[in-house]
Amino acid sequence: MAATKKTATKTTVKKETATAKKTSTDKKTTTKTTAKAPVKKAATATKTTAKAPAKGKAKTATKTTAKAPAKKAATATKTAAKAPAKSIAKVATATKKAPAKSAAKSATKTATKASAKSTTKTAAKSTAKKAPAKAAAKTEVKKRVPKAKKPTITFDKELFKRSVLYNVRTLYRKNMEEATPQQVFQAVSYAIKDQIVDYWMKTQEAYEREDPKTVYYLSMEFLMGRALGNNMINLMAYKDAKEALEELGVDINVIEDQEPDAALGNGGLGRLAACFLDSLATLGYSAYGCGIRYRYGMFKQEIRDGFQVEVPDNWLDNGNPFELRRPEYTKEVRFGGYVSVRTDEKGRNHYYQEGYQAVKAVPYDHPIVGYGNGIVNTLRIWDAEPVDCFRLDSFDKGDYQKAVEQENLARNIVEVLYPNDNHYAGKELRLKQQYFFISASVQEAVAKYMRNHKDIKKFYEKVTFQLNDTHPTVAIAELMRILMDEYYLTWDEAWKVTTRTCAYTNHTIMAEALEKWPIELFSRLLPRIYQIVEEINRRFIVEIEAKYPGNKDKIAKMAIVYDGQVKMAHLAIVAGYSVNGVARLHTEILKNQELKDFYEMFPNKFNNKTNGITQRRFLLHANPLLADWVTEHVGDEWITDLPKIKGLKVYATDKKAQAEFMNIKYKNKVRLAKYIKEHNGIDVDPRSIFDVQVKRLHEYKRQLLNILHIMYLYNEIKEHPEMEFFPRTFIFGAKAAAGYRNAKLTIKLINSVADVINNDKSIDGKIKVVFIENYRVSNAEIIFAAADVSEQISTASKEASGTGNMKFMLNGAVTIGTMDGANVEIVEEVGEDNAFIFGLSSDEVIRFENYGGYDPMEIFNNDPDVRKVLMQLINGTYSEDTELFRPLYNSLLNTLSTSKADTYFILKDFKSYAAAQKRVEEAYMDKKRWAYMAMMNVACSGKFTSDRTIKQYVDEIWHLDHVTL
Ligand code: NBG
Repeated sequence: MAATKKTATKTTVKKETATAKKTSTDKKTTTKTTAKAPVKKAATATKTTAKAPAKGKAKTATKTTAKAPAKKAATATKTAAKAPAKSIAKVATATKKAPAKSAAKSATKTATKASAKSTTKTAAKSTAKKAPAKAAAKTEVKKRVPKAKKPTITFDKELFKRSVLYNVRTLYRKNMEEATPQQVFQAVSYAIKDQIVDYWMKTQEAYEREDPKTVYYLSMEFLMGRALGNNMINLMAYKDAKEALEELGVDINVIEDQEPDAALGNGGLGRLAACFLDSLATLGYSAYGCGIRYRYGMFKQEIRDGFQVEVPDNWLDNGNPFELRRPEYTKEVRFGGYVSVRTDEKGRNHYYQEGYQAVKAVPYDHPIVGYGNGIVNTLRIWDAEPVDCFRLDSFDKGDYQKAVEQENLARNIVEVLYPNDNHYAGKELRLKQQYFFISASVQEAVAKYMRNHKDIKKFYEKVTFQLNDTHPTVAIAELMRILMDEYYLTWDEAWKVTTRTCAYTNHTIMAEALEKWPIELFSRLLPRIYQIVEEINRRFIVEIEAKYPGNKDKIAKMAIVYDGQVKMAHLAIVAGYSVNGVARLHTEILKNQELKDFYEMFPNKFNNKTNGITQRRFLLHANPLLADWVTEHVGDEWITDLPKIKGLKVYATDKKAQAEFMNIKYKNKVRLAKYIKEHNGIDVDPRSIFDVQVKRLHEYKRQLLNILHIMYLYNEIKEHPEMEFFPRTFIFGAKAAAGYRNAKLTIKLINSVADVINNDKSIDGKIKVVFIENYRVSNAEIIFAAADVSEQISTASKEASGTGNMKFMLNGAVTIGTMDGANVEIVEEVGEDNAFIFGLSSDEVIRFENYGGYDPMEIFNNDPDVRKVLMQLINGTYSEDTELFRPLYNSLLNTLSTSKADTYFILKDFKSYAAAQKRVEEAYMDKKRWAYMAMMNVACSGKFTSDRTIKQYVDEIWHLDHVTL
């Protein structure tokens, strides 16, 4: 419960506290409640204990025991029988892992009983041998850890165990010993879902009752990753579930590993959407994520002979235990045909789409569990099914050809996610996908609103649509269509509602990412929608002319429909009530460069919302060792109030704390080294610097700069074998869009360089290069936790924000980066001394772009180091085929065309990057200094929680109402 409070805005705190108390008294607080709160709070613990309905518990325990394997039974019984407050210690003692002695020791040593508990827990968890004693000792230093909150929600561990056993039996006719890990995963997930469903229903009841304003986050992409671990975390049930599974003889990590990532997104934009949903639920706001249930998500990447090979991601192969098909909310979506107009007796025109092809949109709901507050929101993703034949437009009834086409349309439309990041492909099917999920989502939003409200003209008071980039922009015209054609609003009335409902987030300034649809295609596929867009455009041009009489240039630059194209960003800006960028610098560039004309016309629409990430997934789940350590030092409030993590600052100079912190980092590096060995067959030394660049492969992100620098370092070591060099492991992870030649070639280059360097005995393993195959959310969690150095080296001005940069920071990696995107704000928070900044500024880049004056050939001619590295691209050093990497070589030098050479200023920034890397090495060799820097990064990461971002969206754009259960 306290969790809810923490996240609430200041004004509401008191009220919520009251509610919170009430709720938790009402509820049965069980063993697991206590277990969950990693807790310093003796008082709380005792209270909770008092409340635990002892009888009920005991009963449950007995039942479970009957089924549980004999040995574990003892533990189970003990656990259940004990008063909750003590149960942790008990489990720890009873299970072999936790060294009984250290647990006892720590218990006596620690100041409060409660923190003793958390220590014990840590011990039980994983670090075993030495950690507990040390941690306890350190506790004495000065720590006054704030009290932990009690959870609002309860997790019934015994019920969970029974449920798992039952599910394995009924789903697979097996017992635990016989079931495969995948089957156990399914059984466990259904058991967790069972517990979620109650809260899901309660949340819906609360929403019905309180009728809060709701945000529909409309997005082509939701890069959710795995659900099971996250759901357990947010139910505050992870540790209990882990114990329960142990008691059933199952390792929770093995089970979590069975789950395929829900990879319904490309990269940053889709992952941001996922973090936002987590924060919205955790903060207690009514929200739907609306998207597409792609049959195949982001492709799986295999590396064969160093090249990326794309393999279909059949993520639904084993079924998806967390989803819920909701056929009762099916909608029909119409494509093509023509529009006919009929005038009624009052002289009003009515528009009808006829001769169309229709497809059924069937929603699948996924629960989005808020952390510890019982709120469960919904991610609703739409599947396509053919319409029943009898629903064919009468004109076409019995038209066999048409029926088959509709069947195919349904099959194709949700078949696959387009694997382009920051790049627009202009495919017809893509526009179909967009309209498909938007039409269904908007229809449902209107229908839902009308179930409880009478006046459609007040729609915007209860509903807001956030357009995640321009992909969902047809929502504007679709809402206009529904309001006018189905609810008979006039244009002006409909416009008033629409422009108060829709808001737009811009995620990029990359020109090639801007969506422009050919009129021919757009009007053929969406005839009625096109009419509406044209009319919006006509009226907008009238406005432009009024403001800038005679200025044809403005019209050319700003019109929505121009030059045979429909410009989606323009439509979004004109109709949206808010336009936001995703980091301060990015928003400034939008205002002053890319969208300057629009900013001039609508200055009040523009605002910034610097991105954020959820610490629940990216620290609490991804890095349990560090998460527990943080909790020991500053309490657990950071889980829902990340700025509290700044309490760590005082430990950044503390010797003992530094040692513990670096020890945790080391263990996480061992974990990653093991992963790399298993997946890549490469041995890496966890004592080397782990220098990591993981993100989509894109020229502007400059993985090429990184690998060229590695080639340079290798040359240096070869030429000066005696020089001091701290061993470094360079780790890459990246998917390239399937049709992106230079990106794919860069992957091959990284692998070729890795082959040569990793196998060169003469350098004594000083450099290792690893390309981690199939980078995705689930392995990202392991990677971030293990990183020392975070590579954020995009060409300044090109990376709108970045969010990986924040995940690294939160996990104690130090940034080497340009002043781009959110790096600027990261450096502002952590201080320049605790980052390694290099390269051109965005102003300098923009100046070169606008006025010229940069010639990479000059650098090539004058810098022998750069020259040598570039020659190695084409002289057989890294490939027998000397032509293989020539396209990369050409992209950097003006061999083919003068204007295009080194578009991303790689050579220009090379020297300053190399110098920054030198500073990284020096800093790392000073152990104390590095520990300080890394810890300061964690301590200063508070701003970058998506909870803060969402609060800003709520306060400044959406104005949602806060709900508690
Ligand atoms: C990406 C940007 C990132 C940003 C994410 C989330 C697109 C189109 N843009 O810098 O490149 O962090 O969006 O805002 O995917």
